[in-house]
Amino acid sequence: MKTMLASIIALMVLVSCTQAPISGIDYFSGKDNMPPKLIKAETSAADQVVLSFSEPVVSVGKPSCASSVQSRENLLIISLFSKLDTAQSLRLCGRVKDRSGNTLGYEITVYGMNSRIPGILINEFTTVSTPSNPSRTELLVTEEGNTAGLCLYDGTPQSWEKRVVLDAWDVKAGDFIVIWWTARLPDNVAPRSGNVINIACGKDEKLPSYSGVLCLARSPGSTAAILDAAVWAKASGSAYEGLGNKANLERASYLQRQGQWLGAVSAQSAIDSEKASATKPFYRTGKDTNTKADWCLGKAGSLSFGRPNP
Ligand SMILES: [Ca+2]
Ligand SMILES: [Ca+2]
Repeated sequence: MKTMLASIIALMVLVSCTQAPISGIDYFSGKDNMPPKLIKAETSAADQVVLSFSEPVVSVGKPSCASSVQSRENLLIISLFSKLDTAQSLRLCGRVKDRSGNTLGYEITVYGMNSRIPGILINEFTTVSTPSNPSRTELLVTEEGNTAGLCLYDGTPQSWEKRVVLDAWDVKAGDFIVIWWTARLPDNVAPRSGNVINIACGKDEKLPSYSGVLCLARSPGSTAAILDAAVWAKASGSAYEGLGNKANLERASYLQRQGQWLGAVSAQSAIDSEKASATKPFYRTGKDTNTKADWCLGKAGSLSFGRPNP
């Protein structure tokens, strides 16, 4: 679903300068001695970043890239000297303190706002990979926009093995983007041809063959909103609720909490990968209900990357 709000965030390296007991209350003075926590960072305009904290804060000094910093209760509104292009990244370092004087240093990456996120879905993918049929993921554009900064994960924004950040392409409904999990595109595949964009991830990789999580997010930040996701596993699997390993279990749980993959966090709710092969694609059959009912495993030889699904 297209929205006009910010793209965002990144992971935070937070450094507290206060050693504090777990409760946060000093029982002798009754004083708060816990530092504030950074909850979220958002680009709210091309030249403005808003940081949200767990309690009211003021800035200690000013980040070097900031022309001004304002406090508004739990928010810190940072105006930048220059505008950030769509999906351009910026390291932002600074320090805040709460009303009791506890301070927190932050060092984060923020991304320029993409205000034209397209409607886009994961439409087809293969996990088993051979030299002649490497692992690929097809995205289908459902509503026009620009793909700057969209990020496809083997995993989730919080926990991933590899990812691909998309360039700034203007796209329209019916366009396809095919991500090849390979070092480079095959010689006979053009980067752009008609309504199809092909890109290689830059390394010879593949998706996990029989259990894994794919996720498309609106920016490379760790708390970025998810646009679409898919979870696959062998229906006969048993370890970690049939999802194969702890990372998959945690990633599928994250998608469930985000409302992006519904049902129990288990193989029973995942797309069945039992018969997956390099020429049998998982493909979307219709609308997006965030369940395995949206997906089918195709017949051998039925790959349709860059074309409508069967
Ligand atoms: Ca979905
Ligand atoms: Ca297709």
